Amino acid sequence: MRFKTFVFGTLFIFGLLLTVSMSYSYERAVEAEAADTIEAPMVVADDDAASGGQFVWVEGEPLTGGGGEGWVEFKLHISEPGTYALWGKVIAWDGNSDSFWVTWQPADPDENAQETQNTEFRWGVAQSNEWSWDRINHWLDGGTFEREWEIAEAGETTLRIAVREDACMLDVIYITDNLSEDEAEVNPRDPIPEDSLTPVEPQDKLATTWGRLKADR
Ligand SMILES: [Ca+2]
Ligand SMILES: [Ca+2]
Repeated sequence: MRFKTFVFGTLFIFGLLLTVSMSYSYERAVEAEAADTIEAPMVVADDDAASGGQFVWVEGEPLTGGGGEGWVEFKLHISEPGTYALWGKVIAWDGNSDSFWVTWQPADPDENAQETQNTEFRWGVAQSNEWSWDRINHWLDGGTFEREWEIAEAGETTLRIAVREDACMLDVIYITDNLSEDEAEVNPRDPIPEDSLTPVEPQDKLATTWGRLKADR
C-alpha cells in the first residue's frame, strides 16, 4: 500500500512538474508542404535533403526574377496567448530569389501584401544554397529587423507565406515563444510526430468528460 502511494505520489509530482515546465515554452514545427492551402503557381516539389522529402516554391532558375503570385496558408491553433517568433527553413540562391511576404492573423491585419507591397510584411530571406534556418524578419526600407507577433487570445490563427520572388524555397516553419535571435539558443527543428496532434486545453478536456458523465446518468 505504502509503495503504491509512493509511486502514485511520485508520478503525480512528476506530471505536475512536466505541466509547469511545458507551460513556459511553446514550440511547434510544420512542414511547408502540409499547408492547408497551396495556391498556384506555388507547388510542392521533391528534395531528399528537405524535411519530409518535400518543400514548396514557385519553380524557377536563379536569376529568373518574376514573382508576386502564389502562396501557402497554415491554420495554426495557438493554445496560449503570448509573443511568438517564426523561423523558416529555406533556400534562397541569389538576390532574385530571396524574399517572401508574411502575414499572421489576427496579430497582423487581413491584408494582401502582394497587392499592397507593404514592407512591414516583407521577409528578406538569408541567402544560402543549402537548407538553413532564417528567422522571419521585416525588411523595411530603413533596415531589416526580426519580427514578433502578439497573439492576444488562444485559438485559430492564419499564417500566410506569399511569393514575392520566384524560386525562393520553403521547407519547414518553426513557431516558438523563444524570442532569442540566436539560432543556437532557439534551436529550431524539423517536425516531430507530436507536432501534428491537435492541441487540447486541459480544461476543455475536463469539461467534456464532465459533460459526458452528466449525460450518461
Ligand atoms: Ca531579392
Ligand atoms: Ca518539408
